[in-house]
Amino acid sequence: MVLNLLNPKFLLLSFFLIIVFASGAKAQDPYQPYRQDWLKKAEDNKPKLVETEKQPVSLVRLEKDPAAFQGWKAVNTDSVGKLYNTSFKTQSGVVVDFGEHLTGYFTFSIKALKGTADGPVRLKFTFGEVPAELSVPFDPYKGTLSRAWLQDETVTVTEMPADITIPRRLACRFVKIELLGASPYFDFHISNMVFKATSSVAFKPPLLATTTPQLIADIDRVGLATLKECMQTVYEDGPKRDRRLWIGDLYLESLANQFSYQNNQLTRRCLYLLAGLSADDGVLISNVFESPEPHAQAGSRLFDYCLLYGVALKEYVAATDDKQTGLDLWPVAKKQLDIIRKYAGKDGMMDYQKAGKEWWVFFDWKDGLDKQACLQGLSIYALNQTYALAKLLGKESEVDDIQSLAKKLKAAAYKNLYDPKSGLFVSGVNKQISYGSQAWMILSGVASKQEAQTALKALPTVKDAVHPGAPYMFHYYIAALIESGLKAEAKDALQNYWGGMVKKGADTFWEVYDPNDELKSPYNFYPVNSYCHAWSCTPVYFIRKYPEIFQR
Ligand code: RAM
Repeated sequence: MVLNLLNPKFLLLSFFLIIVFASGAKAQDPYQPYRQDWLKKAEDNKPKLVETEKQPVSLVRLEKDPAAFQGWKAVNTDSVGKLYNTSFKTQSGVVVDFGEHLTGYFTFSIKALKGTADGPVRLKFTFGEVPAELSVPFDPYKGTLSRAWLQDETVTVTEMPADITIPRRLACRFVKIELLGASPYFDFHISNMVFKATSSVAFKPPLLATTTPQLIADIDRVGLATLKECMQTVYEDGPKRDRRLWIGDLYLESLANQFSYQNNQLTRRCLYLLAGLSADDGVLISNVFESPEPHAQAGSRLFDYCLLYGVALKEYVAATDDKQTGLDLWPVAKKQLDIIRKYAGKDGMMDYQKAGKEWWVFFDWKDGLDKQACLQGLSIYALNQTYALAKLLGKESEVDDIQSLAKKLKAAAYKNLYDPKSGLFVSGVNKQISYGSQAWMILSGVASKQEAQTALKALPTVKDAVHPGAPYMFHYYIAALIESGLKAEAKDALQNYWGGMVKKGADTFWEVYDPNDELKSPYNFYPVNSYCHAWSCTPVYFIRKYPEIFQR
């Protein structure tokens, strides 16, 4: 048979097939009808940044000191006037201190002092959040993230006088300036350094009770500074790096925000943005960027963060009573539960081996951490929290299987991961004992209160217990202590860990902190760590939510 391609019947059939195919492809994206609206709402809720001009407070000298954090400390030397009033040729390597962590744009003036500027001047600026960033050579670079995150910028000045703004947004407290090249036939000086600092915080949080111990008040102050710096037009993870919105960071920042700056608009924006930029199978992408236009880091699927989205949404709705946002975004929270359904075995255990092969299962920056118990615990927690969200929104009937699923996972966890002899939860084939496993088994309610207390009290005595690697995991450990009623222990742990950073001079809290290894880096080069990191701000949440524990 010869096909007549122009036959009207054939044309009609082809047209029909194209329509079916095209709509079939679209039907795969469960959020297609809502995406534009979500992204528009994200845009409508974009906060206006508050700008503040800051001047440096002094000049400092960086000194090696084995007792100082990472072996370097900044010692006050002169007033900034010394730099401004003297030839820069005699001052290469000078370090300027702004006295606090700032995020924004740096401007300086440069002017001839003597003679005519007959050639360009080349300067190198290095911006550091902590002293070691200005002291340790960056090259040859061995880090596993882009070398360009490090904040060193070369500026060539071709004419003067000039006021120069470094185009890149920076995050720092200290600025080092070195002279790379200048003409011998004239002299010049640098002055008027200004940092245009930005943040979306425009509100002073309530004062703590006067009974608050000094160390806790200091931890709160540093936590607030950390959060303020990360609150830009999204909840950034770190204003130096990665400067974007991650779901796990958003969750903890929004908790701290609720009890301090109370910028609900920013939380709302971030929840809509993540929803609007989710993958077209309905799964959330772990992190998103705002510009040049909102987009996600394609393909970055992080198991734990997908589940925490619904938890964050529940906390937001519970705190604000903004049911509209809750209802808009409910389909996204609900959809993430399919991930749990997919990996939940008949025996009630999550298939963590399979999940680990198919996903980025994170939980902490800690080599060797076995994540089976964490994954099981978070899955139960997410089921329960998402059910609580459904109740707030009157949507229980859409998720009527999840309570029984949670129960099944819980029973299986107790059966397979609890060791009644030691009173601790174990994880993986090697029955590893870790802070993370105990925390998630407690937060999920697998442990009874009594069992939780026994496990948490026993933990410090276990020689090989795997400790948290980053403040992110430490948050869940403190939450578990509070959940178990171990108030004094929670207070001590918070004071030891975050207080440890304060005592080592932190202006803002760090991405990674191991009290026994200050040079630890998940990226093989500690200067590229972020030293003002969102997930580290949560003492603010604990201190303010539980005044009876922390403010007396
Ligand atoms: C780090 C980021 C961020 C975190 C991810 C998992 O690279 O800084 O804070 O959410 O890891």
